[in-house]
Parts: sequence; C-alpha cells; structure tokens
Amino acid sequence: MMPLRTSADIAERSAHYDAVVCVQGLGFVGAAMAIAVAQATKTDGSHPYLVVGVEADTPSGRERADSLLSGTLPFTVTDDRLKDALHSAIRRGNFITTCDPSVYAYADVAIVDVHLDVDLLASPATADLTSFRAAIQTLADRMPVGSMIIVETTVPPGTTTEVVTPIVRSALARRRLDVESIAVAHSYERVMPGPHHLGSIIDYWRVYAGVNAMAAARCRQFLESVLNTEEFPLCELPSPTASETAKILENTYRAVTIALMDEWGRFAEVLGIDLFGVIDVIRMRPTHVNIREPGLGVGGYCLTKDPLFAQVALNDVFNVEGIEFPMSSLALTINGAMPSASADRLARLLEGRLEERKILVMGASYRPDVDDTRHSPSQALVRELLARGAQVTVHDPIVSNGAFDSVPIANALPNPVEFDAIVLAVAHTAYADLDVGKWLLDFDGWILDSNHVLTDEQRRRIAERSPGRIFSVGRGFQ
Ligand code: SAJ
Repeated sequence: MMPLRTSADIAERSAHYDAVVCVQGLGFVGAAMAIAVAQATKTDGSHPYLVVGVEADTPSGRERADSLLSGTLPFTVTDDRLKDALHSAIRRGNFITTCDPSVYAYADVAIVDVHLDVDLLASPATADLTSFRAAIQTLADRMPVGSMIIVETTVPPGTTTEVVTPIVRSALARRRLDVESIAVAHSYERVMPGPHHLGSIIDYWRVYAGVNAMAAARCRQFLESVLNTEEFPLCELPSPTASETAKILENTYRAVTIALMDEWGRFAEVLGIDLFGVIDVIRMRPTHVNIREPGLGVGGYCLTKDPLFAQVALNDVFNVEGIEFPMSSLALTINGAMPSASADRLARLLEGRLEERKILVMGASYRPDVDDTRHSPSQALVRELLARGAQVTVHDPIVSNGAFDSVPIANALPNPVEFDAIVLAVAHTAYADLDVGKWLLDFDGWILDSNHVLTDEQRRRIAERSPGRIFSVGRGFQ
C-alpha cells in the first residue's frame, strides 16, 4: 500500500512550485482534471503546480487515492495519453493523492469534482445537496486567504452563488477573516471518457464565470495555464448561474434530441426505410450535423439527470413554483422507455413469447468503448427480459463481471448456437471488428440490432446466410 501523503509532506514539497492545486473527488472527471493540471507546463518547461488529489476518507476513497498514486486510474481507460500523463506526473513528483482534508490549508486553488446526485424518482425533482454542502464546508474551513474555489461538479443553476458562496463567507467570518478572501468561480467540464478522455479536458472549449470580476479573472488565468486555450478559446459568462445553466442545457438538448429520434425510429421500422440513411443525408446540412440517432436508450451519469436540474434549481435553490419543463421531462420518460421497447421488438420476433427463451445480450456499458455501466440501457433491457421469463447471458469486451446485479458478464465471446436470439446492445469497436460470417455460421436464431451496432458489411454477411433474420432499431428488417 503506497503511503498516503499528509499535509506536512505537501507543505515541504509546495516550496518547489508556484501553487498547490487540490482536486476534490477523483472520479472520471476529477482524476483526469488532476492529471491535466499536473501536466500544465510553463514556457520555460517547468511545471508550476503541485497537484493534490483528495478523496473522501472511506474505503473506496482510499482505494482510489492509492490506485492513482500507484499509477493506475480507478476506472478502465482506453486513452493512452491519460495513462502516460499520470505516469509522467508521478515520476515528476508533482501529483500526489491523499484522504487528509488538512491539505486544503495549503491549497491555492481547489477544484470541486465531487458528485451531486438527483433523486430520479422523486416528484418534483430534487437533489440532496447534503454531501455537496459538506464538501464545500471542508474547503471553506481550511483554505487560506487569497485562494480560489472552482466548482466543476454539475450542479443546479444558482448553486455557486446561493449555496457555495454563503458557506465560504460564513466560514471566513467564523475564522475571523475577510469574507471576500477566497475567490469563487464556476467552470464546467465536458469530459468524455473513452479514447480522448484527457483531450476532452485539455483540447476542448471551456466555459467559466466568477462570482465577481476578480474571481473571473483568476479563474481565466488558471484555466489558461492548464488548457490549450489558444486552439480552444475560453468562453466567459456574466455569472456562475449562467455558466451552470449552460452545462445542463447542453445535456438536456442532447437528451431531448435523442428522445425525438425514438418515434422516428419506430416510423422507419414500420415503413421499412433505413432511418440511418435518412439521417446521413440530413447531416449533410451544416445546420443539422448534430441530429441524433434512435437506439436502445439513454444511459450514463449525465443525460439521465441533467435535464432535471433546472426544476431542481427552482425547487431547491430558488424556491420558485409554477414553472415546468414538459419537454425535458418527456424526453427522460421516452429515453427511459427505450429498453422496454426493444424488449417488445424482441418478443415480436419470437412469436410474442420471451418466457424461457435464451437471449444473448451483447454489450453492458452505457456507451461504446467504456466500462461505465451507470444507468446502462443494456442493464434495463436485461432486467426487463429476466422479468419476462427469459434466460439472459450478457457479453461485454470491456465491462468486468459483477457490474450487472446478479447477472454474470462474459468477456469471452460465447458460442451463439445455443441462443434463440442475440441482441446487439452497445456499438463497441470490438463488435465492428467481429467476423460475423464465421461467428454466426451455425446460428439460426434472430438478431436484434438495438443500437446501430452492425456495420453495413456485417449486415450484408448475415443477410447472405439468413435473409430476414435481422431486425434493427430505426431500420426494421433491412
Ligand atoms: N445515444 C443515443 N443516440 C445518440 C447518441 C447517444 O441513443 O444519437 C445514447 C447512448 O447510447 C448513451 C446515451 O445516449 O446510452 C448517452 O450517450 P452520449 O453520447 O450523449 O454520451 P454521454 O452521456 O457520455 O454524454 C457526454 C456529454 N458530455 C458531458 O456531459 C461532458 C454530452 O454533452 C456529450 O455530447 C457526449 O458525452 C458526447 O458527445 O460524447
């Protein structure tokens, strides 16, 4: 077990750097952000920041801190650039981790990357800010005069000014310090786990705002020292509430545009047209390049909760009643129903009976080429199939066994012949490389491509051997 760093160690080391930057929370975002900050380089080639990744002092927090300190990211990484940057930072000695909150006393900057969950089942929508408030309190009670807090966590609009700032000011007053002496800013991340994880931080546009002009200036200066802002300019908004709104509107827009495609996918299936070919020609228009595609559903930590945050802001932060979000909430309902719709498609292929059918579900993660199964539509589908009496086997080339309740996940490709149907659920790159002609040589069941997984060539190969045995979301029997 690598020794965790204490504040004494950080005090001694910090003398060799321009500033100490703490990152609070070392998940998909925080760990990558800490590595990005550690990689920051001045024109003279030196590294200005001593970066301290701070995790909660819990078994999982300690495991994450240890893992990173030993050079291993606490999640499957398909981005060699991120892995290399972590190893370089450890070798340089300007990246350490700890579970000791007293290190915040040495922080010139603290970046908040703790999670903030929404109760997806509550009506009206609400978020429990307790743990987030406690995280901010930990910073406010310890950080020194002249330091800066940057909130990166996706929060209900208004949180930075109505929740974070009051906590910081009260703590400074209690500490008999100038209540304005810690700058507070908001800058949301656009991290996309996968092959460009680090690039989605460093080589990507970033929005920010400060609670006042001084905080905005300091936040800009810091972001410019870490990110490739020459190629990807920063965007400043007039207030943290506007910046927080930009984040959740981005993801709400995406969730709504995906939901829209669900009904057009069904339309295409009934008419026997290939909606993906239709989408391709629409995308020719620069104004429509971002039209989305129908699939198995919308998973992940972002698009499943962010559309609720505006309502949460009105309910929990501003206490404003009477404004509703019918489009956003309808999108969540439609997206959440997509896995069940694919189960219905499968039932129709199997003479209306799923009971005792043997189904192979290919793909467990919520999106391709990651091992993240949070709110995975594939998991929702598996639960639905089991509830309807099917026997389900799950395969995934990346997700490790144990991620799906009690259903084992095989990483080795099973022999398809024993199954009545195969559901292609996640468009992993590994599946695009699959020689389906060989793998399915003796398979005479049904194939449901529920998420645009098969390539045109793979569909052609299968149709050669078993014409009419593939049904695709958004295509029908193509
Ligand atoms: N999905 C569809 N149809 C689509 C696109 C996605 O059904 O056309 C499904 C996916 O299968 C997945 C879910 O939606 O289950 C979410 O996919 P996503 O591509 O939106 O990926 P996320 O959830 O990781 O979204 C993130 C967001 N990034 C951040 O929050 C920083 C989002 O803003 C990005 O647009 C998205 O990544 C991206 O483009 O990769």
